Amino acid sequence: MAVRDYLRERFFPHMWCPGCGHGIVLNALLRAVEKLGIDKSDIVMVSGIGCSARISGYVDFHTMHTLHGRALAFATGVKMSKPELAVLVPMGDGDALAIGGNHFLHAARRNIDMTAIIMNNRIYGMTGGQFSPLTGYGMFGTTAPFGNVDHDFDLVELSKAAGATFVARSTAYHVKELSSFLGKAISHKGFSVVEVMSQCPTNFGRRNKLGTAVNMLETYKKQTVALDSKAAQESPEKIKRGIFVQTERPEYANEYEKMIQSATGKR
Ligand SMILES: Cc1ncc(C[n+]2csc(CCOP(=O)(O)OP(=O)(O)O)c2C)c(N)n1
Ligand code: SF4
Repeated sequence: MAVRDYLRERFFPHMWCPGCGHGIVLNALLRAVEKLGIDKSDIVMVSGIGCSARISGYVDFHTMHTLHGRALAFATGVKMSKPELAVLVPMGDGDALAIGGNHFLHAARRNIDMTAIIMNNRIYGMTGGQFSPLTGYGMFGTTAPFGNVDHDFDLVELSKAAGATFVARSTAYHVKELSSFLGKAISHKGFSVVEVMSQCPTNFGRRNKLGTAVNMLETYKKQTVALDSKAAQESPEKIKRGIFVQTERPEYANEYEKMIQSATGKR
């Protein structure tokens, strides 16, 4: 199967702005799926609302484009009824962590087998640039015209604390690394989180004077370091990329099925 076989070309051209990082994430994801050789009818992509969530329109898997912040709730229903399918959930930082924050914590705690791909552009892109839980102190948005007074989460630490059994971070600049992390996340049995730093030149870059999309990608190159690298030791203040957690714990849909079997067996 070639990468383009996983695309719904009839929906192109896509709706993203020139230079948006989300198309790079789509590309990296499809390459990961192609490498794993998964049949497209064995994958369900469930998304909420946002520029990131729009990815579900372009892939030729089974797809559900649902409500803002509720993708993981719908995805949980899908996984519980069809545990044999691979469930992918692309979300924005607003979708996953503001309106959908509670669903995110509990999906991670339950260790339900799905892959949460969180495109962190530090802003609500689709609705014009309101600040999100990942915007960061002092940054600007339409709802923070004098500088944001909210502090941001560290998504990796949050995912670890909530119980995710696979946690990784990469960027739209590091495409090969990103594709490899996505492949590992999809193969992992349990709740996987991949944070992707993905530029929004239109609503975050412009308002924060970060330059063009290319400048923003260069910043990802300069401001991040691979976990456990010499560069990470020399510059501990830089943002780490890598696989932070990869562990085994009983998976929710599996455990639920076992419980049903033991209960019906007893009867
Ligand atoms: C219940 C509800 N509240 C608000 C909205 C409006 N809305 C649509 S997308 C969005 C935020 C998008 O930001 P994010 O999830 O970070 O994704 P991005 O567009 O930046 O990729 C909001 C607030 C909505 N569609 N539904
Ligand atoms: S508004 Fe931002 S996130 Fe949305 S498509 Fe444009 S660049 Fe991408």
